[in-house]
Amino acid sequence: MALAYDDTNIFARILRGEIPCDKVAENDHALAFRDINPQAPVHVLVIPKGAYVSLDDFAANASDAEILSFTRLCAQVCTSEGVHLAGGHDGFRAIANAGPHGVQEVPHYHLHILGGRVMGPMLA
Ligand code: IU
Repeated sequence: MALAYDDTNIFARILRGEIPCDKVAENDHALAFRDINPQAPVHVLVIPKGAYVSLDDFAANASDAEILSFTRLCAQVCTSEGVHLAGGHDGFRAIANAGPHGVQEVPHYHLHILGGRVMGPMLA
């Protein structure tokens, strides 16, 4: 069952053009923009344009075209941001927080792509 989606969240407002973002890339079904509070030299958020709350909602309910577009946009971001080169650091981390205990702040599915530094151990 689809999770209840609140279209007043900040990323929905960005998608509607009500709030600006620092856009990195876009395709038919997904948008990538820089995190406003970057935790690494590369910190990009990739979001679907559809109304999905979290990774599990997106994975279960998005169309194949939406999932393919989202995944391809992730690849485009990794290439354009040079995550296998950024700052001499080869590698990146992709994180999707979900729900209150996953410490998800914005209830519109987003994948954090972080790179350009050596990552620490995964957080508990
Ligand atoms: P989370 O996975 O929901 O916890 O992360 C939300 C992210 O959205 C967090 O890293 C914020 O810095 C980021 N963000 C943003 O880029 N622009 C905004 O206007 C707001 C949050 I509010």
